Amino acid sequence: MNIRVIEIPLDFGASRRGSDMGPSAMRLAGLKQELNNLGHESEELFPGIPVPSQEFLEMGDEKAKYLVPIAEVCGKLAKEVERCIDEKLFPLVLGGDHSIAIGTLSGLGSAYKKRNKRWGTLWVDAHGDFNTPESTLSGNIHGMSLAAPCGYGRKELTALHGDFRKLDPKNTAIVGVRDLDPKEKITMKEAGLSVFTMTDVDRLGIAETAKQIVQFFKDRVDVLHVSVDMDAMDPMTAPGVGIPLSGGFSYREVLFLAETLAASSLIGSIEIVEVNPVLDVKNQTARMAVEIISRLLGGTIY
Ligand SMILES: [Mn+2]
Repeated sequence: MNIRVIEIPLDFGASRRGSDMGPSAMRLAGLKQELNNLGHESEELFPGIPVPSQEFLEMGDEKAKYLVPIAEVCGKLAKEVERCIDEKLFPLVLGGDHSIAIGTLSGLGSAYKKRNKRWGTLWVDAHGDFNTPESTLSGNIHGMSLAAPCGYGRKELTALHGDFRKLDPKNTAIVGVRDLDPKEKITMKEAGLSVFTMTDVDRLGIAETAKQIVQFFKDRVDVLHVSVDMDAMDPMTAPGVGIPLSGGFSYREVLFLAETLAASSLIGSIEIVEVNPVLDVKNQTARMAVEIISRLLGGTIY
């Protein structure tokens, strides 16, 4: 496969800074070598998408912090992601915090719309990221990054890269979730997302959960985007994330899920976000992220 790696060092969609160093941490953890070992051709988008530093920006609206610069960066990312699909390259987007997904999903939405392709998203996350400026408790846009492409929230984000709904929430599933805000839940139910909570994973086991997720997408779409927030993992395994939350995926569970998804042959793009080296221990979260990417791209033990 021909992969284009797109790095987005943007961390001001979250309160805890540092995920802007995520891409270089994943590079240090041997991403390029891993892609080569799997037999993939990969190239880095160069020059990358410029991201301003938070210190030089105005926060603006407290209910949608840094809306203007986030929309600007995400608009450029959307263009690049769409260009990848046009050029038959596989986009591998490295964050940054999860707000960058607004760019990725907008680019994919536009690219697949013009091809009349049915597409869906698997959102691997401890949180729902389905807030709007009305429901948010923090005002951080990384908590709105799934809602916006599904058509909920501020126009600057929902109409980014084209005034239409980029992603059908009915073709969207969340897995790993264990913390939702009260009003966020209401919006999620209204939108009709499919949700596999950590309680579902406990009850079904990871094998059955993964099987049901693959079936969900096989029944609905031609191509699947996988967006992985590293906070889906348990902090014992992945401490270097913006919002660590106990009770997440174990090391084995997440790799099993990734391998099962890869075996479905549905995956058309990947995004990994919220690797935060400032909060990490000896780069283990970035190394975990590279392992997840590897399995999603077909890596197996034997
Ligand atoms: Mn997230």
